Amino acid sequence: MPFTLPELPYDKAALEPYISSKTLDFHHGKHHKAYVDKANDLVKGTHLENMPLEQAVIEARREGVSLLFNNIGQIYNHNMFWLSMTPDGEGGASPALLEKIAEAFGDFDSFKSQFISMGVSQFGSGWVWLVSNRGALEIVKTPNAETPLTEGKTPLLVCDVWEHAYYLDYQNRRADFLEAFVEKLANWEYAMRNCEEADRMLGTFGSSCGGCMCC
Ligand code: MN3
Repeated sequence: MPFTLPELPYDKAALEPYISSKTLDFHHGKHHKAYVDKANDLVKGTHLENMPLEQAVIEARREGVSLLFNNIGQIYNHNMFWLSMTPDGEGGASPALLEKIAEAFGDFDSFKSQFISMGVSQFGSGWVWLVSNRGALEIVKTPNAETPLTEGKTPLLVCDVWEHAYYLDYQNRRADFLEAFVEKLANWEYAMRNCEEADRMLGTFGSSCGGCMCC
């Protein structure tokens, strides 16, 4: 099968009490798995069949918003979401990342409130992202299965704001879920690695390309 469901990078109970094992059980084992199964079904016999995931996301989106794009996009988004969290998130961001965050948003508290309000203001289902836009950090939101990857921006960290991500644990309190994500769960080391990789690509390809594979 071209697309696979990755194992969670931690135990299902590891993010408690902020995300329950029951939520992860459904979210990873049912929702994410369903996107993988559906995408594998739809991609059969198409020219996307053997493409690496990121390239397939970009190519499927270039061809329009289709059922295939929605399912491939959701695989990519969820893969990244699991990696964007860690049971050790309370340690906070490293001084190097904090410096970049301060440069872009003023300070960490401003970043936090902007990230939360961006996630809260996403109408309906979607995602809130910390991205590198040609070296500059930005917070962006996307609806449904959309990803900043298709706009040449490099995702550093993402939070799923579909109701299935938080409803069992937070019901309608999306802001509380987002606050727990930023304060307790976010994997800042992962964000920093992605940031360094984005800077490296920028250094290699220059400011006309963020290394997004779309050109
Ligand atoms: Mn989800």
